[in-house]
Amino acid sequence: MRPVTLVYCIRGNSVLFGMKKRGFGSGKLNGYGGKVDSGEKIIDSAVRELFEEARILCRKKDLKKVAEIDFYFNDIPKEKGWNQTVHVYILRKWLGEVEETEEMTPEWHKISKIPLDKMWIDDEYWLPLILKGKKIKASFVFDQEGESIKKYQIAETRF
Ligand code: 8OG
Repeated sequence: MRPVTLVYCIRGNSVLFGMKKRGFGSGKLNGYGGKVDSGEKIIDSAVRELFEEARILCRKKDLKKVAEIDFYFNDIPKEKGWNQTVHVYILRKWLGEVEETEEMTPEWHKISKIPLDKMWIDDEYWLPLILKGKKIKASFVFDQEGESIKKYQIAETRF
């Protein structure tokens, strides 16, 4: 499983998303994050990706882990490396103001009105839970390239 990171920045009643402009998931609204480089710690990848994609700086201790989600793409050969574990964090304290970058256009949304229709299809199952303060472990199995969910499970956990 390839490790990747995902960070949701929260200020008051709003959460920051980025409209992804290129690569995997382009055209979708998402948190900020990406691949963990070889030899890099997962948490360091979260800090780095946040700076690269949003130009904001954060301290590792302010990244609160809220979810670990395994994604399996059963119809894609394993060697292609699509199967991945997403490590999800919530951040409430950072330095700087979010900026548009080559990868992401920032959008703030009210937590009570999240545009789930612009996100990955699995997000509706778990994103509202973590924004309500739950900590979860989950797994999703997709058909084809992620167009439909074949099966999934979600359990509350501690980190
Ligand atoms: O480096 P790259 O741009 O490929 O990273 C992909 C980003 O997308 C990374 O932050 C993890 C995130 N991501 C997935 N799958 C899903 C998903 O199903 N839902 C959400 N919300 N994010 C996902 O890779």
